[in-house]
Amino acid sequence: MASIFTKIINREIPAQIVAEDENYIAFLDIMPLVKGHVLVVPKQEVDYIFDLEPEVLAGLHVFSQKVAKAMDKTIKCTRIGVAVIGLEVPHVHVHLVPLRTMDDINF
Ligand code: D5M
Repeated sequence: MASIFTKIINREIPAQIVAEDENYIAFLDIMPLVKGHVLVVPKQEVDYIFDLEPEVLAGLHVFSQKVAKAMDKTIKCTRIGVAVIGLEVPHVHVHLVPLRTMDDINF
């Protein structure tokens, strides 16, 4: 069965998409840690990040960097926090979380 993120990629369910190219997509997290929390997802459906082909993993980071730089320009924050957790949705995704202080996150 397709992951929820594949359904977003295929426009079967809605999402607030902020960036997309041939291989990657970025959209707002539905349960944001802070306002502007973005998920970056490879279109290839793979559960675990370290099972990605090296070039897909490298491309994921390059695409994440582009999205983070755009977020830096548009959101008032100190830096973009980066996390890979992946315990809930079995489709690789990078969390980009705009942060101002440590108080912004409550893991
Ligand atoms: O957490 C998965 C993350 O994915 C969590 O922050 C919620 C988010 N999520 C789940 N479903 C959606 C939809 N439909 N749109 C946007 N964001 C979503 P992790 O523990 O990293 O697997």
